[in-house]
Amino acid sequence: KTYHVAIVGATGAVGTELLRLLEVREFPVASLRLLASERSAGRTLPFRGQSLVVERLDANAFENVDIAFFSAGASRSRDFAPLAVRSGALVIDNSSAFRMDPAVPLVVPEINPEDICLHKGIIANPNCSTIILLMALAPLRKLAPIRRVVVSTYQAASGAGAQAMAELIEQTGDVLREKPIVPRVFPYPIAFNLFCHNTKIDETGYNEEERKMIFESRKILHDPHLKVTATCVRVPVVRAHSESVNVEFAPGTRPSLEEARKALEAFPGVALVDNREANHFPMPIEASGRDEVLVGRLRYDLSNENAIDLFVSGDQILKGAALNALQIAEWWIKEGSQHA
Ligand code: 2RA
Repeated sequence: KTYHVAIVGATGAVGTELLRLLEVREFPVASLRLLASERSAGRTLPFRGQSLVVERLDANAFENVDIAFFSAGASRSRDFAPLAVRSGALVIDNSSAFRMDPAVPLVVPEINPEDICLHKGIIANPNCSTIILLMALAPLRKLAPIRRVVVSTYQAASGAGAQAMAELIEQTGDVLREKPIVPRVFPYPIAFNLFCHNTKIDETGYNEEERKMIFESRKILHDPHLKVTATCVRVPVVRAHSESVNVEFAPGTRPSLEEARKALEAFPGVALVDNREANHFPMPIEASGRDEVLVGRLRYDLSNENAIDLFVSGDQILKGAALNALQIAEWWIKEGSQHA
């Protein structure tokens, strides 16, 4: 069976990665429609040796579409995803628009694939920093119940889009050429600097990114009592997010480091990078371009007999967004559609 596919936000960093993955992973595409804003309409993008023309997104764009990937921001998803569903498409949405909607499954295929069958037309792709965190937690929670997670993120510029990646590179050159820095995409200089993730801070003092990590983790793991606290920071790295994680298990159940390493090594989509002799641990430069999330730096928390510390790096555009979304579609056509 082949599928009529649409990508909304086709010219963005995630959209272009999705296009590449559809080809590389040989997704059974019958036809492909690339949709974007007026500004990007008319551009062409390569697919299977052809040049596809990007069309303007409008209400009638989803006729005969079987699967529509959305990666064009929450407001576009809110406006157009219901129309796509009404046209009969399965929507896989990378925006935050529907993630916490109880009628919308929020899915990391290696973790909660069974939720995919519960969809009512829309399946939400989690926030990249949540996916990368949970790819490290999921193998460990098979060993023992996790009670609390403390996470600090080191988030790449790519999370703010292609222009943000370009700004990091441009500003870095400006600094080296002793030219003045003029922040445009980011609120502060990103070259040789780091700052609190630039999303709205609420009355609790947490920003939106941190709240996403807390509430999305609970929904994906089906664990409403999981305690999570997060500090999300933007750092001068191009496209891979890193996270320092402290995992606290139920009293007396902390697994051994050996058990933890074995579980991580066995988990699909995770690569263990944990070499103390060589001081070689997950780095964004090695995570970039890889499907796997790198996990390492495992050690017992010397301040808490129930906790383990670790470090994670994952490609924000791949497993953090485009790859996870495509894996949801791959799971759906292999397993889920029979349940339709
Ligand atoms: C970021 N997770 O990294 C957010 C959105 N992709 O900025």
